[in-house]
Amino acid sequence: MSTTAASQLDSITDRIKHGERLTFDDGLYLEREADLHVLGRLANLVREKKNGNVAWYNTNIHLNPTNVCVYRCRFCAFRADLKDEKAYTFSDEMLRERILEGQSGGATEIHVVGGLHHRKKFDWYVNVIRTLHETCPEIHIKAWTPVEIHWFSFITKKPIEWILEQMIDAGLGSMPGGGAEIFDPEVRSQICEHKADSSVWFDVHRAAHQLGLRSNATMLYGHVEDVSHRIDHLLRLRELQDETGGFQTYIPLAFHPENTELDHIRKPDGLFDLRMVAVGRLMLDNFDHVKAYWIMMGEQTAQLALSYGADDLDGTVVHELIYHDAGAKTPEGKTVEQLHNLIHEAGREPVERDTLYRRVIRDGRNWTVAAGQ
Ligand code: V47
Ligand code: SF4
Repeated sequence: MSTTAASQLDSITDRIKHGERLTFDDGLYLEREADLHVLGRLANLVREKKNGNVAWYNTNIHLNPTNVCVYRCRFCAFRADLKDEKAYTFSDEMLRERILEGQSGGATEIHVVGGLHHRKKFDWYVNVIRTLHETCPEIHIKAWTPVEIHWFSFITKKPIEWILEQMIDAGLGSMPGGGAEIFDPEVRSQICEHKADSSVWFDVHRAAHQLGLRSNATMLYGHVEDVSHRIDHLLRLRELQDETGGFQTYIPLAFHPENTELDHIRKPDGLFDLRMVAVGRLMLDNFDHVKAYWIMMGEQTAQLALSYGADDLDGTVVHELIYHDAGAKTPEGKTVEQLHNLIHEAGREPVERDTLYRRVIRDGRNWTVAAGQ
């Protein structure tokens, strides 16, 4: 290592230990030059300062109400045209069955995202949330990305705030982090040309936070972007978090190329995944949590990630489709016991949370959140 590189690492280490903020250039350095294990140790310092030895998980279920989508993101293996053999759309009965399945498995959360079906009116999407909420009001509904909210605003000609208010009235509890991809416009034009741009993504999260909803943030890495796009992405997230404080967790998402238009690109390996977790943890000093989404990362890398900056594994995730359509080899769900084992093996303490990171006290399928949270 050159003297300049060593002094840059010393300076970064010093600032991390004093809780000081890292710059764009620090981010570039950490991604390009820092030894992965040194990077992991630094990220682990921050992770343990914020979350101790705890590794959070939740009991959740996924629902993608339709895969029919007007857009054609080049990284997406999930979408379908209306007439495709694999096209599907849930009926009300299927929605009820899915959330009742979650209830019987003790789920505290349902995660709902899908395609943008051009034949469905806004009322149909509101009805998805209302039907789920009325069937199992105790289950938190985390639903829709800014891409969907923007589409609803487009088809109704109503402002984003109005759309969010209708959804909250129907039972929406928070928003997931999807649709972020990479914020840089040049990259977006190559991978998801027509869908909501970065300013829309931020406007929707800002509006959601102002209405009292919490939300998550993601970054899709390992496709056509480069390191400067990734650091820029993280700094833009950090800026909105400074303004609103409404983000709960950051989730780096590795591109899975199978069955996509970008299938010539190699899937990021475990070392890349760990680097993304660690750099995210270090740059996003104002985020409480970093999630190692085991479905996407694989169980073993996710276990390691718990010592490279991550403090959350997501959840039992029954019925995942987006990653499995794109070639993920992980199971489509896990039992709580399996998640506990993964976390214990990684030397961490498993703690069940609800969507809002309140500790869950559980007795089989019955649960409540700990008092005072
Ligand atoms: O926005 C789509 C990504 C996202 C592929 O907030 C792909 O708790 C890799 O956002 N390879 C949806 N990624 C998933 C998502 C998410 C997942 C888990 C938890 C939370 C949360 C949010 O998945 C999309 C896109 O960025 N995606 N296709 C693919 N082939
Ligand atoms: Fe449609 Fe979402 Fe797939 Fe893009 S990522 S094509 S918006 S389902």
